[in-house]
This record gives sequence, structure tokens and C-alpha cells, in this order.
Amino acid sequence: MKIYFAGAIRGGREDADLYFQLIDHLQHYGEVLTEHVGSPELSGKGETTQSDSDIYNRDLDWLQSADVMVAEVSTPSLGVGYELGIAEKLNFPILCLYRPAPGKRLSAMISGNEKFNCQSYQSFAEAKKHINNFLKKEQEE
Ligand code: 6IA
Repeated sequence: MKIYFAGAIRGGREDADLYFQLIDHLQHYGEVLTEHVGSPELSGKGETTQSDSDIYNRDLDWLQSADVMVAEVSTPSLGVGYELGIAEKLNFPILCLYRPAPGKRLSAMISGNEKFNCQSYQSFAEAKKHINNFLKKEQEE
């Protein structure tokens, strides 16, 4: 199974460690195409030797080859929102993981979309449970 993991980069790296752990768990189920999203070396500037246009084209190719998407949407990110819109049109299963926090609400464009399986969580163990439920179902199909 090819898994596209989406998480904020230039949107903010506050959850980078969590992305790393989620990706590690996702790798039990298949190939995570976007492993770099959890990289501790990657700063909020998304600094790289690659041009933005190379990044965009490579990510779109990966999206087109993915079987499922898991997006961590607690940190608002234009890139993650854009990827979710494309994934919706590609019509593959999408899990959105969201950690509620005081004074913050998930965009209605995500929580209001019935095609997105949105699950809130507080602990990493809870996030893992949502992933297991989602991917076990996909493995059976
Ligand atoms: O707007 P944001 O930067 O927060 O968007 C984050 C999302 O866009 C992620 O889910 C990625 O899939 C994608 N994305 C944004 N910047 C990069 C990037 N920069 N590399 C790959 N995907 C990106 C350079 C990273 C470097 C390690 C090669």
C-alpha cells in the first residue's frame, strides 16, 4: 500500500516529532511516499536544494500514485489543504487526524467534507488507533 502522509512544513514545524512518530507507525502498513515530512532536520522554511517547482511536481506525481492519504491537520497549512483537495478529486480514502486545542477550530472545509474521515485525538496512542482502524479496513478491501 502506498501511503501519502501530509503535514505542515512552511505552515509550522511544531508537530514535526509527532509526524515522525506517525510516519514510523504508518510504515507497518506500507510505503510512506512522503517520509521527509517527519524529518527533524526540515525547518519551517522548507529549505532544500530543490526548487519549489521540483517539490510541487514530485509531490503531485506521488499523490497520483498513492492508494490512501493520512493528513495531520492540527497545524494549518496551505500545502496540506491543497493536497487534500487534489486527493479528494483523485477519489482515494483520506484520514484526517486533528488534535483539538483551546481557541482553535478545524477549517469547515475539512471537517465539513464527508469524503474526509476526520478523527480527533489527544494522545499518540489514540492517533494510532484511528490509523489502525482506517488502514485495516483498507487492507481488507
Ligand atoms: O504549505 P506547507 O509547506 O505547510 O505544505 C506542506 C505539505 O506540502 C506537505 O504535506 C508536503 O507534502 C508538501 N510540501 C511542502 N514543502 C515541501 C518540501 N519542501 N518537500 C516536500 N513536500 C513539501 C522541501 C523538503 C526537503 C526535505 C526536500
